[in-house]
Amino acid sequence: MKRTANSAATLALFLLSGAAMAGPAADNPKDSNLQGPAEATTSATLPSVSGTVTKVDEATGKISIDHQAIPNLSMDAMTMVFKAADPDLLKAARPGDAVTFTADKVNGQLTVMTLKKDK
Ligand SMILES: [Cu+2]
Repeated sequence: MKRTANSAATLALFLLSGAAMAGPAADNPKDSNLQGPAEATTSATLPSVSGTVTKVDEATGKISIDHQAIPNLSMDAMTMVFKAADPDLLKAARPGDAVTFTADKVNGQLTVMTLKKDK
């Protein structure tokens, strides 16, 4: 009995927080469908970007890259931190490496989708 009440409360909280985060879109079910295609974007369609690794943090899965313009993110050249889509991407990367990578926005975070060292 008590467990059921707890579960119901947890579910209610979950639903409430979800509605709060979704904001106005929660009132319009059609809006949630708009996120589908954007998230379905694959790395194959992303433009390759040149950059130089400035910092690698395997513990947090993040990498700093001094990068050229990223057309799909409407971003000019700069040095910034990205999340790595896969922690394995960081294993071969060292500060100072010239790399070619693709980046996208995943769950609101700028993320390196693919990364390879330039020869
Ligand atoms: Cu940037």
